[in-house]
Amino acid sequence: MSVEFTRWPADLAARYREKGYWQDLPLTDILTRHANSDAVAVIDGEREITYRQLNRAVDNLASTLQRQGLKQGETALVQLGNIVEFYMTLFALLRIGVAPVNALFSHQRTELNAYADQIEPSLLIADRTHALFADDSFLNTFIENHPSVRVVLLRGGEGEHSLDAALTQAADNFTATPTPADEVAFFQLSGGSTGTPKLIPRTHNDYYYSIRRSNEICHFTPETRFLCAIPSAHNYVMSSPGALGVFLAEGTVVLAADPSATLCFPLIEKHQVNVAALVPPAVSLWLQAIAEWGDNASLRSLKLLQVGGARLSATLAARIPAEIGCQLQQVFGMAEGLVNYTRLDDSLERIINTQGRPMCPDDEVWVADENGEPLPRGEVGRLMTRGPYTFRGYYKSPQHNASAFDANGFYSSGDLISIDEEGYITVQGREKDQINRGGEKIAAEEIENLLLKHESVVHAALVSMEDDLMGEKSCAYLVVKEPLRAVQVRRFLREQGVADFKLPDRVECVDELPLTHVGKVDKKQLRQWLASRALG
Ligand code: AMP
Ligand code: DBH
Repeated sequence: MSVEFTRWPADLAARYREKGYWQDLPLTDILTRHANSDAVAVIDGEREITYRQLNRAVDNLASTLQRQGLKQGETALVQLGNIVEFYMTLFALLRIGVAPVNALFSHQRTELNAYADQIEPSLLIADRTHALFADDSFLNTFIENHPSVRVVLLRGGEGEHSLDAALTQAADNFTATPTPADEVAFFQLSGGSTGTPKLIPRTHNDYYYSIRRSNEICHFTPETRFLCAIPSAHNYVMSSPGALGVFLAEGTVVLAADPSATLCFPLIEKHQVNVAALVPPAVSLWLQAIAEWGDNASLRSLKLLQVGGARLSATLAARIPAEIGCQLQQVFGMAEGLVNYTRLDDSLERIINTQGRPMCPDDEVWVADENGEPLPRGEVGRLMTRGPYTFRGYYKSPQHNASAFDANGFYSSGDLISIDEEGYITVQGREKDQINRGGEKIAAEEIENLLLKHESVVHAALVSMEDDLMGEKSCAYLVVKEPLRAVQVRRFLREQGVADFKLPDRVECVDELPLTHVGKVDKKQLRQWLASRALG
């Protein structure tokens, strides 16, 4: 049994193998190659875990799960935060061929149910410190609604449901059974633009290449000490090169629960961190903290700051070398695959003003007009891409795939870009119906559907509004039967069980929503209303 997914056509698969991108190794090789290393792999609070210990914990968990009957081709829903158990769990599942969806820790009922509805998991792994799992009420309903779930493990759980016990129980007679390298290893999450969150099947071959190539570009080595302050499940800090890149290089990952300066600056100093990955709003907060504290002395060990997930303004970018005192790298990537980096030896001008260029010579990237025709170099249009680590279809979403891909299998990311003579990309805007709230993506339709469940709401439209710190925030335009205040709207959505970052920052009740000439809600008009109000 294997997880179904859209494969690359045979000719491309052959080319990717021939060129050495696909090496037919399981992702677990990233760790097992260092199974006898006493170097520190992860620093998580007071805990320092070596590669040897990490590997042992992975085997222990894999063996327990195997004994409980989990097997190759099944799936799991996992929700763990920035703790070492996240990596132990990921590798244990890869080792027995069970493909996880790694939900973000900020996800709530709605997201977890949506993922479980799609993958029908055999296994749930979650954390008692998450409000949803503090007692058994949600858990019981979840299991009732998802009869596929046979095994539940909880961090901080008791008896047979204890993840902690499963990680320490010695493995016996364990044989690894990873899925074949050209099959699905796990699912990545899409920021999405549709009503239900979409899942991205990632194979061992494509993901391993993405990590290996990222390491080459970012020069990760055993000396790399990487601060992971973005949710560990996010594609950016998993693979660009992220924690998995660090593991491949035998370096050290330092975990932080959030990117705040008060938490991160002492961690950087204490553990001599030399690389960190941030989203643009966190950069602003770091710069503010440096200004307030009067110096950047605690950041002296930092050599490279990666910034990605959302557009970084040239103004903010230029302040990084000057005020943080380290090199900047822009990272423009997507959980669907394609990753672009500015190179470490690029000119400062290029690093400040572009979002980099594709990492692989066989990344095919071009710019399309509204009819799907190629535009001349330098012009702004839709990003179209395919390549050895860019997926070929969302999981079980034939309808959406029909519009997200063209006839030749090029994925349309919904970004508006231009490409210069040297192949460097500048992100110019976005066409997809999504709000990018400081790197956290909100699919407008998902929230609109939830808003429409409110008895007073007749029409709903969620749009982005400019924000100095976050880049974008969200505003809900509502046509209502009874007046609604913003707090009531947010409380209602929270009761629907949705992640906090998706709650509208602002709510406007209006008599009607403006429509385009084809009768769709005119979101451009709504964004203009917001902009003119901000000015006035
Ligand atoms: P996701 O599909 O959720 O993985 O989000 C990927 C999207 O994030 C991209 O399609 C872009 O819209 C956005 N993004 C990521 N990195 C950058 C960046 N450096 N600059 C601008 N937008 C970015
Ligand atoms: O935003 C993203 O999804 C992202 C950003 C930078 C990403 O997936 C990545 C690098 O790999």
